[in-house]
Amino acid sequence: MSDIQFETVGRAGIVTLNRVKALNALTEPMVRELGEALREWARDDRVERVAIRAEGKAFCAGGDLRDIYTRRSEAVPFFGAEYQTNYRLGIYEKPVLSLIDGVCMGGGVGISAHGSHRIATENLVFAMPETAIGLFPDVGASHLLSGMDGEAGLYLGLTGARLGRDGATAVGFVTHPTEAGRLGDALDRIAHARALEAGLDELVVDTEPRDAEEAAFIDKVFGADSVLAILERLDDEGNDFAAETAATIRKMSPTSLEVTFREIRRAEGKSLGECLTTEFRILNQILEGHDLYEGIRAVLIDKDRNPKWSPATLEGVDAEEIEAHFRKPHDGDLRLPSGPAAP
Ligand code: QUE
Repeated sequence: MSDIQFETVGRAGIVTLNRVKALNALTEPMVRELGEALREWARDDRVERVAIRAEGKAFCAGGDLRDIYTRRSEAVPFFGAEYQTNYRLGIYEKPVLSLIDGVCMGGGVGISAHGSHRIATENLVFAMPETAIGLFPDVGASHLLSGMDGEAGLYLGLTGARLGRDGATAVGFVTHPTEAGRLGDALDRIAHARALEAGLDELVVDTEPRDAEEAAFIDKVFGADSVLAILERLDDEGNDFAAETAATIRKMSPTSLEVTFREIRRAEGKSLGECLTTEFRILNQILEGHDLYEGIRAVLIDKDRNPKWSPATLEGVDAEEIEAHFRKPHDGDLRLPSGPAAP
């Protein structure tokens, strides 16, 4: 069976991720085929809406980074194709609804966040964990994270913290929190209901709001004007949450942390296209560096979970080298489709 399947049912185009053994991690053919299907369905009047769902326990764990490790020269085209598909989802003129019943990280966020609806169950695990592998929150995540209330997005991007359904609803990622037992009904309504919004609203369940004390603490600490200043504030606080958060940040790639801090701060008020363009610039530079390959090795290949970052500390990171990540690549900027049905 193909890693990604497309069918039309009733009023809907339905996409099914089907690379179950790899937690539906996205390959280059998968993101290209998804972009192509969106292009065709944009012009097809029978398709009123698009649903993205997944086989297996995960929605999508990210991009297929093992492949990047072994075929480095293919990395720029892979990420470029992925970002183009992320953008096409963002400018789509028909509702795009993701049904998320498990892990949704990295590339999974990129194929769901820019659509119109995220319907997610109690099994959701949301995260942008890229700083753990020497990458940075990409696939348009700088647009999503910079738009969250207060400093929630910077916190999520630097630490890779995981959120469940209720937390991900509170920060605005999930639009329709529901239960796994209602997903079949949701898909049925997407395919057949004339009144989509009313049909989906009936499936929504109550969720717990964010812990107000924790949210205020995150805003206070992550409002600092550098990663080192955030760590200083965490060390000064001395509560368990502060200590755990500081310990987590200290395990991440120092280069990724510095890049992510600037990326998310500079994304505020920018369009999705501008954010993806900046992310593609950063990506080109990251692929020329050391930490991404070391991070993939430590987390996904050897699984020793002990990456040797270079530079090894935030103090050792050169500000000019970080700034170089924001410059236009030698081979040019990301080319974005001009409309939902454009090539
Ligand atoms: C951080 C990440 C990713 C990760 C683990 C991290 C990531 C990613 C994967 C992943 C998971 C399962 C697979 C696969 C890749 O793991 O982005 O090929 O089968 O895609 O700590 O950013």
